[in-house]
Amino acid sequence: MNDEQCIGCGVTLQSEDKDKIGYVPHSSLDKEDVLCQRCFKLRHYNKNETVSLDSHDFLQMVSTIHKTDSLIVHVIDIFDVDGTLLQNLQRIVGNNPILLVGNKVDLLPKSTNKGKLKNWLLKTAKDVGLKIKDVHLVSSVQDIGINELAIQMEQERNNKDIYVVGVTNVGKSTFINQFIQRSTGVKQAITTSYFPGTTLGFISVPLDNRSALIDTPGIINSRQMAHYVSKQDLKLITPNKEIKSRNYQLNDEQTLFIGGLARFDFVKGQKQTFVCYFSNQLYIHRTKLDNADDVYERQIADLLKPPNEETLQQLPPLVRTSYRIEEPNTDIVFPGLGWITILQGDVTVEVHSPKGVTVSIRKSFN
Ligand SMILES: Nc1nc2c(ncn2[C@@H]2O[C@H](COP(=O)(O)OP(=O)(O)OP(=O)(O)O)[C@@H](O)[C@H]2O)c(=O)[nH]1
Ligand SMILES: [Mg+2]
Repeated sequence: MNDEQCIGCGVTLQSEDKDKIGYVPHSSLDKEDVLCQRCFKLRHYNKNETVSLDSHDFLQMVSTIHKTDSLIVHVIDIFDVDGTLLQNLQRIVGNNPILLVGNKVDLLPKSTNKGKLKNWLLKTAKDVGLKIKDVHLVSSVQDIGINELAIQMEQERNNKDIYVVGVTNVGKSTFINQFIQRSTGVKQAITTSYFPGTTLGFISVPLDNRSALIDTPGIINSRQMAHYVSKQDLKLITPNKEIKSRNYQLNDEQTLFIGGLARFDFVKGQKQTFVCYFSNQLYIHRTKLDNADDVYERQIADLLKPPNEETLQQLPPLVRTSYRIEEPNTDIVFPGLGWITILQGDVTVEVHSPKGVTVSIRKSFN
């Protein structure tokens, strides 16, 4: 038995079974800085070997943090707050102080009012019972906001360890790589990828002789859209650059399909503009409300794509919710996909989203 860990994902290395996680050829085991076979393939061939994620194991592993005396950096995906803000974080990390970090801010449209967004995040986190010290908006790929955050992390940690905690795929490892690159110049030290479940164990990066910055495996949240779509579709729904808003002038009794993954029915109200914020590659289809059921039946996974056939096998059925929206500037949020801003208000809408990935409403940040 050997308890060496992969430097890319933190998994315990083994050389007994090629098909199990942590595999390396026996000859590599004694070397320093060993990468497991899965990390090697991800880095060199961008090939992802799916790991069957055991949400319970990961949660248990990360929950050991509640016994530590440390600073917590809770990274969320600013594009999918519903799917990535951990409502039970306090149970996982105990009474340790928390800095909330909204990552991937590079994806937001330029028009976003960052001050409003920060206040809303703080309030949302407090409403679910989290004791947050401060909120930061950053981009780990574009190095935005990292400096300021680094200064506060240093102040708050009082020489203690820092644990970077969050749901899968929010960019925890990319975030830590920024810090490693700053202090050592080494790029991409930890393995990162498009797919959930990249990091499999704790990875310690020394801050000084006594303390470390620690990457952790992502916690699995069943409200995260990423768990219901194929790899190909995940690429389509995940924005890879700043989102360009798309405006639709709709009369009542018109429908917008977001691919075939969600649907927005303008049931009642005056003709007005609806502003859509989704990945630029994601197809939006407009049709009459009367025809919408029929179009869905005939065109799902065809014109209305994503879902592709593979996603269709695993996607929960769409469920419908009705909203009466009085206020102008209200967002209807489709977790993991994006949102639609209702500029004028005074409308009745019906939205359809995969069961379990529940739609939410918020004041817009423009
Ligand atoms: N646009 C954008 N993408 C980012 C940012 N940070 C990370 N990503 C991307 O998000 C994906 C997931 O990044 P990871 O760093 O592997 O995420 P993680 O939280 O460590 O994921 P797990 O290890 O599975 O829990 C990758 O495709 C990253 O390139 C960011 O600031 N902006
Ligand atoms: Mg990771």
